[in-house]
Amino acid sequence: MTPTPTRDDHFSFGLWTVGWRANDPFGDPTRPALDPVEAVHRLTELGAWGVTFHDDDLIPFGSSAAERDRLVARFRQALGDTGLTVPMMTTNLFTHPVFKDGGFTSNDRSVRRYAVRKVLRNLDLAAELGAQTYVFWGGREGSEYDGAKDVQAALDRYREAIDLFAGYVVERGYDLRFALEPKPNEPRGDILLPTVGHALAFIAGLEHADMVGVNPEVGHEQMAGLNFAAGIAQALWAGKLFHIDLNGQRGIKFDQDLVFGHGDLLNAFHLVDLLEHGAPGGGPAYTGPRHFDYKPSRTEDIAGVWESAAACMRMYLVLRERAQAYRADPQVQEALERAGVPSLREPTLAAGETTRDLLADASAYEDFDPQAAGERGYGFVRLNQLAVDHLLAAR
Ligand code: GLT
Ligand code: MN
Ligand code: MN
Repeated sequence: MTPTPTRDDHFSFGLWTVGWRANDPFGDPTRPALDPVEAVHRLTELGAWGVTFHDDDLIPFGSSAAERDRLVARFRQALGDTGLTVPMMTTNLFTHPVFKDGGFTSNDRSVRRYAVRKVLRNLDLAAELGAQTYVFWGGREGSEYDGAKDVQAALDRYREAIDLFAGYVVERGYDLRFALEPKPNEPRGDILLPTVGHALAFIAGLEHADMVGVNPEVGHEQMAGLNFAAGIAQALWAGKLFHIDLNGQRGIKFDQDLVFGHGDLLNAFHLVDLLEHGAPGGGPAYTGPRHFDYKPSRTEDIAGVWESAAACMRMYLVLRERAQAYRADPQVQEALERAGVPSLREPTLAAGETTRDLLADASAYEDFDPQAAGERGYGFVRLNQLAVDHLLAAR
């Protein structure tokens, strides 16, 4: 079985992923720089559909206006030649020392104004390239020291910035939505909006909340010890899964950005099952880009970069195929029934039933036998073993 990615799979990659030169806090780069134009061609050959980038991935920080135009033009040429799309764009507000205390939430107001200007110019480029999603990953928005950041004021400034950008997009008539990407820590000791839940709560207080959703990354939630598939389910439930960053992470440690599925494989299986079959009725719960935000390991040469990019797509396709087999298995359906999973969709009160009716229903309380109900076996372990069997292609 060799699944081949096609454009219909909507796989996309950040330029910063395959283009990562593998410098880390302890070591120098192990790979040469990659020309974005070459990345576009190679990703197309591998079967990708989209490419995403930070301004600085394409246009080195500090480039002149003429250089910027030249670099954008040759990138557009590559897009035209290959048919690759740009579904998402974002801003680098973390590499240059000016952002060492953050962009929108820096304690230095002049830095905040500069950060906002850097984004505004990119929103124009994103719209020009036809992107539908603009991501905000606030890696430097945070602190190492509790006394060094007024978190309530920082959240005010964060909101001020996102409200301003949303107003700008509305005013310009751009067809762009925003996706906030949570991360608990790294590079800052503690980052603002550390998890999907924090981000969803923040979004609810925004002026244009309808335009703003989340871009959760597998490894980022797992760095906080959280269940990624469960977090995605809540984002879907809130109607806020605007984008997704797929990769792999092995437990609570530094951000590994492994190939998708090369971390918590069972959770990755349930994630793909959720995305592909999680809508009420069993259809896809998410139809947006399947975006890989991974880093080819430092040990890989350039051939290994392309192998790992292909591995991300292969993992998704294999898991999708496994999830389809799982859903189609009559024994799984039976186990789901026995576990009561489908019955959770049934409202606890009947249509039209009131609290008064419930109080009058002796079968719900006075005549109910909690002892007997407490003896029920749910069969969750059998269900899970069926999932593992399908994941291992042992069924
Ligand atoms: C950075 C980060 C990613 C974000 C990117 C978007 S940049 O590489 O580690 O998780 O998605 O800014
Ligand atoms: Mn990451
Ligand atoms: Mn990411």
